[in-house]
Amino acid sequence: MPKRIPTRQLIDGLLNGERRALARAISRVEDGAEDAARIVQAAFAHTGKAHLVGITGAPGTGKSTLVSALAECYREYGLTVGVLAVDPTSPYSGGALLGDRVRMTGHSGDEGVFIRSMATRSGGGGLAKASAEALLLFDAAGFDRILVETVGAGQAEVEIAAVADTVVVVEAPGMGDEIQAIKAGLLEIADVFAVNKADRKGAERTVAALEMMLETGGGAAQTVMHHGQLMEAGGVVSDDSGEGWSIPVLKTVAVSGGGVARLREALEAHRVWLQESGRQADRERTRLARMLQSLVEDELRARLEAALSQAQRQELVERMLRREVDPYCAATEVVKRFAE
Ligand SMILES: Nc1nc2c(ncn2[C@@H]2O[C@H](COP(=O)(O)OP(=O)(O)OP(=O)(O)O)[C@@H](O)[C@H]2O)c(=O)[nH]1
Ligand SMILES: [Mg+2]
Repeated sequence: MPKRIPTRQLIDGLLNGERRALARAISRVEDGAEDAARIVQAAFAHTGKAHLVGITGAPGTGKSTLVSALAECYREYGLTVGVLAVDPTSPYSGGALLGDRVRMTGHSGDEGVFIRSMATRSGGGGLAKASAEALLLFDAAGFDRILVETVGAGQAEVEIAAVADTVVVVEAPGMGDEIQAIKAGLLEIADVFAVNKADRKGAERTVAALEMMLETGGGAAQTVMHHGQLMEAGGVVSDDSGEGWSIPVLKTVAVSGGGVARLREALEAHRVWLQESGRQADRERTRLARMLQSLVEDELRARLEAALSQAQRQELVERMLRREVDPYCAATEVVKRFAE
């Protein structure tokens, strides 16, 4: 076991952009260490600068390969990149990363790229919370671009990517006639579509199918809707005003880097659009509102647990069993004790 770094020192290192401090801070958040909240709290004032890009799509569409190529592309512009792969089967965790195109584990000593994978073992809400916090830590550590990869299956995973500033949905041809993104309910959350594996047969058809879907489905209007009620409250910008974002469908060949420069351009264009249209703040509002909600729920759940012992709970159930108390009265009694 390496010596445990004191929290204060860890925070200083993190804010200095030290990779080791970042790695350890993320571990503490992931493990729910007792100083996890303190770390996130200290980091928070230094967040809100990075462009957060979610990359999602059906399993095996080439998300990790694309993330890798994209990171390399950003590096050519001198931008630093943090990568969070929310995926237990991620090749990032294997050490020898993604073949030889980009050796991100070392990135041959490139301080400008930092990759972290997060296991899904914490599951559901825990995973969403740990990911959201890890992303804040990346941001506080000063990364310019943060890429978060999640597999587009399962609500928790999809939502982690869906609350990014910019969402890339990755599609691949040759997985049957169906557009995978539709099946997975990803059509609504895309700001950009990448039809990856465009070196394969059927890519054109996939592009055409997606474009048709976007035309009939209302394109930018969906983007407005998908970020939830807070966006609507901020006023809906329609295509008519000329301010809308039209969702591009881009072909990429992640393994060779083909089309990745165009993808980067689209992401940068979306970033600019978010800022100029005021949407950047809307997306952040949605993220922060979710975070607040989950923290409040955690806190209340913990207090509820503490307010009533296991024995007291059992006793109530026994009384219900004897029909001495009905479920509603029992619930009221629990809440009353909790509120005392
Ligand atoms: N032909 C071709 N193969 C690709 C391309 N991009 C990725 N692949 C291959 O597709 C396979 C899956 O790639 P990954 O990047 O691991 O896909 P993923 O979407 O991250 O997979 P999961 O995280 O498991 O859902 C690998 O064997 C890649 O080499 C591409 O553009 N063309
Ligand atoms: Mg992957």
